Amino acid sequence: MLNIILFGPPGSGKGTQASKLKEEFNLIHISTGDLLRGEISKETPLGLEAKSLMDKGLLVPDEVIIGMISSQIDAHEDANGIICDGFPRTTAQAEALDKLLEIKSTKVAGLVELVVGDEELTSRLLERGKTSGRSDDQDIATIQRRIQVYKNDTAPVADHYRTKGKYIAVEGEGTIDEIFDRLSKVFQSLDEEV
Ligand code: B4P
Repeated sequence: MLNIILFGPPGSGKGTQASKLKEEFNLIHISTGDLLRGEISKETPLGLEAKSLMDKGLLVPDEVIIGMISSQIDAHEDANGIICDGFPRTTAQAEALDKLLEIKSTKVAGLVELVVGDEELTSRLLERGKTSGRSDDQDIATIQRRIQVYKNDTAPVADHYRTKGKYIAVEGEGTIDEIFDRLSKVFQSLDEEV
């Protein structure tokens, strides 16, 4: 299986690029953000808990996310591979993902980070906030908190995979098509290695 973590700060283009890459490489796209927003729109207890945290720009607890990822991996046993979008976001989630994949006799092929500056992130998210209806995209203080949470809690996930020789950085500024071309080359070479 070709399992790739598409990594980067909020607004770096993970969701945008994962939607294109899954078609090109015939992969399953699992986005924890989309799964959580699905729970919110159904007004489940999990969704209500998640909403209060997401609206503040904070992370949802690891146990909730690990449970969601586990059932998604089980539901896609026959897939060619998975694009992990929005997770792991903490080292605990990374360790849990590694174990879940090991049980399926597979592993993470690489962590690919989209590198984008803070100013560009903020302007993309504020722009999306005009039309997305997402409250976490509408307030500059919440956006800045999300970027800070990324630096404090999520950036160490890159080190977890760097020590395993699985970290790849990709320039995440430019047009969506330019970035897609860069990512496609990386996905192609990871595909040749597995
Ligand atoms: P996510 O849904 O993962 O949200 P995100 O990081 O904001 O999205 P993404 O980075 O994919 O957006 P994209 O760049 O595609 O998380 C939301 C919240 O859910 C988190 O804050 C947290 O509370 C919670 N959560 C999710 N997963 C969790 C986990 N594992 N653990 C704990 N909590 C979790 O798009 C951004 C915008 O930029 C779009 O409008 C897009 O059109 C635009 N854009 C993209 N590429 C562009 C380009 N090249 N040029 C210009 N604009 C571009």
